[in-house]
Amino acid sequence: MFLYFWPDFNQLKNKVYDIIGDIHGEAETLRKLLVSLGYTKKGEGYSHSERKAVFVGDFLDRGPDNFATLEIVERMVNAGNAYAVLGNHELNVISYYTKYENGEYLREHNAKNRAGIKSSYEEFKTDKAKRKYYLKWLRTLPLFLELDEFRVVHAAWDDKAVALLKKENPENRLSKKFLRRVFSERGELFKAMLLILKGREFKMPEDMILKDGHGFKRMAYRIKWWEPINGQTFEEISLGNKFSLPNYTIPQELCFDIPLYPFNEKPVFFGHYCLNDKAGVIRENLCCVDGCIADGGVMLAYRWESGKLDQNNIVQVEKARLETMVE
Ligand SMILES: [Mn+2]
Repeated sequence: MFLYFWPDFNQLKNKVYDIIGDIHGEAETLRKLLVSLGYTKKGEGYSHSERKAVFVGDFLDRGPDNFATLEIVERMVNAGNAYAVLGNHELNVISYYTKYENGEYLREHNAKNRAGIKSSYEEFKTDKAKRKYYLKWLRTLPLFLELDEFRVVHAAWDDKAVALLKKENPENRLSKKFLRRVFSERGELFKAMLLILKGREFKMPEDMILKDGHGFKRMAYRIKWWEPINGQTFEEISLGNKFSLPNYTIPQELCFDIPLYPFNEKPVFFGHYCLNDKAGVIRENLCCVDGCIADGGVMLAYRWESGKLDQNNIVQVEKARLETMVE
């Protein structure tokens, strides 16, 4: 008789994760981050003997290397070395290139929609076959992820929205069939999908004019999705906006119901909010890993170990290359 003290590596592999924030075409910075987390590049791409990466979406747009980013993430996911959920930028790109049965595109091919996906669009033009391959692959990725110990979503976790998506889209991916349905209906299911991929916004009343950091008029702004807004100021509910907001209590008639994300629920990891140096653990079970790499910030990862969320588990890297000014 002898006892085994050898750790169960399979068990370990499923429990130790690095949750990686928004990438936005910054492939070189992603490589730098993976290396700093101890991942090494082998034939199948980046891997770690004891850890698994979890990507929170927004692989595309803004940065210079969309195909290269997709290649890194895809290889890791396909080799079982990573999980990945979709972000709103993937939704925009996928719906731009997906047609209804009548041949029309889900997302109209106009200047505004094209501008929104400019960097992907320009790169995708250069290799149509590659574009098709990656769009097909993106459509296999889930919209949200529930692991034993935590949840992952690009922008907002909302029990009702998740329950509706689970019921109506049990495959939990953007199949053409599902996309065509939600884009033509534009109903509750569409709203649920947008809520988890784009988060909640507060629409300003008509007589209140908001101006963002660029001086542009804003009709709505991003708000915290995890607590009710009653009794809070416009500023207090704001999340990741680069402009200031009225610092007085929101009038009751403008309030709407946002359910509290319970303090005793599993932690939620998300990206999307471009929090720069404010990214990381924002409440005991909420962690935003978007350090705003595309807009002067950093790329982040949270090194998950079981137990309490801890800001010391955040790893961040600066942008790997200087931006060239292209007008
Ligand atoms: Mn996003």
